[in-house]
Amino acid sequence: MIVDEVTITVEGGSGGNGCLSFRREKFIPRGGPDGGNGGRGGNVFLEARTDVGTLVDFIYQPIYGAKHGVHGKGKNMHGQNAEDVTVRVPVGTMVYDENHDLIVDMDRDGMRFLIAKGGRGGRGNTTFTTATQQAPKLAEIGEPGEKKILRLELKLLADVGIVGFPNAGKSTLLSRVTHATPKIADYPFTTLEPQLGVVRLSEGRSFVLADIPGLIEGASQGKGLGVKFLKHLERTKLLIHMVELATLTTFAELEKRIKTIRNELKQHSEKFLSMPQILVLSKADSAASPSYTDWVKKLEKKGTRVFVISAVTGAGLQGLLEELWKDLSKIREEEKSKPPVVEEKIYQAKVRYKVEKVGEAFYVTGPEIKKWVAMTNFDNFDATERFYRILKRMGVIKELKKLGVKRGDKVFCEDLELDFEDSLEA
Ligand SMILES: Nc1nc2c(ncn2[C@@H]2O[C@H](COP(=O)(O)OP(=O)(O)OP(=O)(O)O)[C@@H](O)[C@H]2O)c(=O)[nH]1
Ligand SMILES: [Mg+2]
Repeated sequence: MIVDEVTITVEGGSGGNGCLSFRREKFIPRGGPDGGNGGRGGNVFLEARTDVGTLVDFIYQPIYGAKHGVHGKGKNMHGQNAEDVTVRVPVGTMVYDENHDLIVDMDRDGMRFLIAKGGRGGRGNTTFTTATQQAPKLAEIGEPGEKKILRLELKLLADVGIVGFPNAGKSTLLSRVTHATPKIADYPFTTLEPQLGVVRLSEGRSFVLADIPGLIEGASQGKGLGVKFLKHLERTKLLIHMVELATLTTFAELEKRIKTIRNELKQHSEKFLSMPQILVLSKADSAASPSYTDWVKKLEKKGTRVFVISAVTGAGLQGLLEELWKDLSKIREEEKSKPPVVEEKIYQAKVRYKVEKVGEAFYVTGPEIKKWVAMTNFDNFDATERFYRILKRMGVIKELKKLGVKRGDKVFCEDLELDFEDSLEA
């Protein structure tokens, strides 16, 4: 099984800062607090979609950030919330964090997952007003958005399979239209194992192409190599049936080759009968007979879709890929008829915080601690005091005391260094 892998970064927007402001009006000497709250930063969601075929677009755009919330202003004006960002991934994408722990398996169409939370807006000073504190001189900084580096993995299932006799040019086509590097040679049975590659037409338009070892007459009875791999192609959505022009001199011979392969497919599985097929005549640059243009017309009259290509000159390749894409989009559209299950899961840290003593210093760590450090303006005495109160409410002060903290000891709260103050933890 071939696996497609990419690394991407997702970052929620930070919350806007809360505002510290007091009303200033003519003839009112000491107005009350009027600092508004900051807006919420945008979240980043992952969304699984069947119409996203591969992870290839992420190579071109690996970073997804939501916008920051707007800062609060005076006159109690709250900052606006930022919009959420949705990152669409193929159904079946496995999402891992930096330690390669699985975060989520995006296994259902329409499934939504909150992967990076936007930060909460900081509260303006108005909200800190209490019966005893009528003129609060503190405001919060907006909470930073969550940032994650993700590894996305997708087991590649082929959308389009290429079948044909050995030496038809199947691997050459794969190598021309994808980054795959299959072995190519002018003798039969060069390819011994199926090869996969990702075709990318443009942003949002990509699919997986599979090349299997050549088939021969009697393949369905076990002759040659290809039969072992026909199973791979049963799950594809359409087939390219390739016949090479370099050794074809008559229309009768062409018809015979087409029939032989079709027959082997049918013998192997009825599924192939209902699968859309495109006949591709390859090696047009070295066609043995110039009459092949007439053959195309004859085949088309019988209702066969035919494309003539040359992997050497590149002729006909773009048209073929566009045709494949058209078929695939139609098939995916039909598959989407079932309404998607939309669900949201919130990914939360399990431990609130950790308190440790290393040497003479104390360390307090954890996502919530990080958040409060980021949201506090430590140049402001009232805000610093509030930070201590929060630590107390969370039980951090108690834990620190258990470990023997005294006034003046160094306490590191994530990347903030504090000299422990008894007087502040009131
Ligand atoms: N002139 C010409 N030669 C081609 C073209 N495409 C493939 N060939 C040659 O045909 C030979 C067979 O090509 P492959 O791509 O290995 O054929 P295959 O169908 O994968 O063969 P198996 O793996 O054996 O089934 C190689 O020598 C290629 O260089 C083409 O468009 N024009
Ligand atoms: Mg090959």
